[in-house]
Amino acid sequence: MNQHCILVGAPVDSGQSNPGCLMGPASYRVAGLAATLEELGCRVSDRGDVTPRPAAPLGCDNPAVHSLGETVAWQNALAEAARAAMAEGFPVFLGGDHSLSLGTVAGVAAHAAAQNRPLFLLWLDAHSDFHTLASTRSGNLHGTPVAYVAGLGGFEAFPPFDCPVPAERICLFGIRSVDPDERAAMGEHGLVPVDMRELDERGFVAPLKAFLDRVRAENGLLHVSFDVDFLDPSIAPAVGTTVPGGATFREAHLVMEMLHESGLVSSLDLVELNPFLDERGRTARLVVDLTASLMGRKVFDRVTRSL
Ligand code: B3U
Ligand code: MN
Ligand code: MN
Repeated sequence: MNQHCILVGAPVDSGQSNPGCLMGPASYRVAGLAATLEELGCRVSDRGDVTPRPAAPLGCDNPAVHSLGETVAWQNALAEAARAAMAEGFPVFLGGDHSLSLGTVAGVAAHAAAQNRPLFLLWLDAHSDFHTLASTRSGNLHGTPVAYVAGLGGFEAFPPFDCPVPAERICLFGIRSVDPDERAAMGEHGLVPVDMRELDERGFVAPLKAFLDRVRAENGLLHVSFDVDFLDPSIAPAVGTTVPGGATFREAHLVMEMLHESGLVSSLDLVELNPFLDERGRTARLVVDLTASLMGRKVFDRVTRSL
């Protein structure tokens, strides 16, 4: 694999209330992400951490919402960084909490639109992240990026999202914690998640393969947004909002290997790692290993399956 991987640090901490995600990019670097990718034959450019412009305080009608100005400043800076990185290679955005995807997906979507290619989104997460600024009860903006990129209203504080991703191109995968307002909004919007119940019944392969087949059929770009809480907390403790019943070690590697074999992934977010909650770096190392599977590491040299 001779991809040019562009590492973009996004130490965003404003989208939730459990301080520590800002140490995520440093933790991935310490865990050896760059060297791991180079061993796989990738060319790696580490662009360091993005710095947002100083944030003006911003309010909105929902008093629960916090750190809005800061999150909008990150959104602007990351949208720009993402668009630039897409023009150069395969960006890996090192979070940072999931509000960073308000920016990264906006930048990736702008690139896809300029290329005249449809953008697909694979959201590996325990949560659906489908709140608007009006519906969020926690006020944590990491619960909003899917609604923003799907083009829902109620995001007036943010730059208008010019190229929303249609519901049928969004795959929420591994979901097991959805608030009532999110469920209603998803229903209205026609967004049907692949939740954990479905994965229990059908396994991981068939639903993922069906989605990848659609990306391929439409010659799409594919952005993967990997929230650490997609994983079961027993293997990935370094996350502020753990939800039991997540993907196992083997299921998560299988997903990543299938993504690699598809050859379709064009950008990646690694979000919600909170190194302050980690146990001797094990979650950071696991995410680095999963990224290695996504970029082509195989435990056994076996015949590549046709997906
Ligand atoms: N839906 C809840 C919980 C949550 C969303 N994303 C995370 N947690 N990580 C909320 O606060 O919006
Ligand atoms: Mn998330
Ligand atoms: Mn989550």
